[in-house]
Amino acid sequence: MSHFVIGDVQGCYEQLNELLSIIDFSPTKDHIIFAGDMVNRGNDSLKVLDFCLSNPNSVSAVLGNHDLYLMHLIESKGSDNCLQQILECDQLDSIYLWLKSCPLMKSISIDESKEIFYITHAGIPPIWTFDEARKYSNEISNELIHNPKSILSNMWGDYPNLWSNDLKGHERNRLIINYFTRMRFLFSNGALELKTKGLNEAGELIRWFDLTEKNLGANEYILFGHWAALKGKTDLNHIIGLDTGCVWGGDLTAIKLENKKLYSVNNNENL
Ligand SMILES: [Mn+2]
Repeated sequence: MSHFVIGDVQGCYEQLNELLSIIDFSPTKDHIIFAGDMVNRGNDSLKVLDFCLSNPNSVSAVLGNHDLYLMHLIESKGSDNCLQQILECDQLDSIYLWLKSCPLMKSISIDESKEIFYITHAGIPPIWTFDEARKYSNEISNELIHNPKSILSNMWGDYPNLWSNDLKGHERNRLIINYFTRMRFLFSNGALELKTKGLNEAGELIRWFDLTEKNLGANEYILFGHWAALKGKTDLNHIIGLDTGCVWGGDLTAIKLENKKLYSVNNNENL
């Protein structure tokens, strides 16, 4: 049995299929975890979700910002050209149920090696321990199941941008969601800066993983997507970026947790 984590698919079903055949994915033996942003921008978001729902025992995922956007559209009965096929499909209820069952963070341990892999869409901020991060991820999952309309319609916005244990209600939920699904650069105190994407324009801002690295034990790893501009490069051995910009004409990347081998396929179509 092998565990694979796959970066941002964003509706690129053809490349996903190609990648699955390269890694020789077996739904009866292997497990795939998507690092979020399964949908939007690409052409075949519905097919990607169909694949997830058709393999309930071998496919799981963490939510990305685009997945949450889709959930908001479902809940608010909104529309979006790129996601319309999903919004109008017969299995929308089961898709929504499945999305609500996906957490913001998963952790997986591989028995023999005693290694622990934390998987989130954007990352884990340095101000949280991994136990705290799991607790906050659970808080959001609980809200998505019990109060979806309320949390999804109040998650928008960039503020508050600095964590405090005293935060409550929508401000707390919004910041947890932003750290897990939109984070790239931080101020040195751990506050989010959500406007900057490019590494050249960062100034005094710090890449989140340069601050979080110190929290990792020798057997711990973080796997994340979201930041296509990095092209997967963090320069760190234990924090591995998997968004290699497939939907922008780049690669779709998977990592096999048992040996940390990377696999990728190129999306030449969109060049
Ligand atoms: Mn994203």
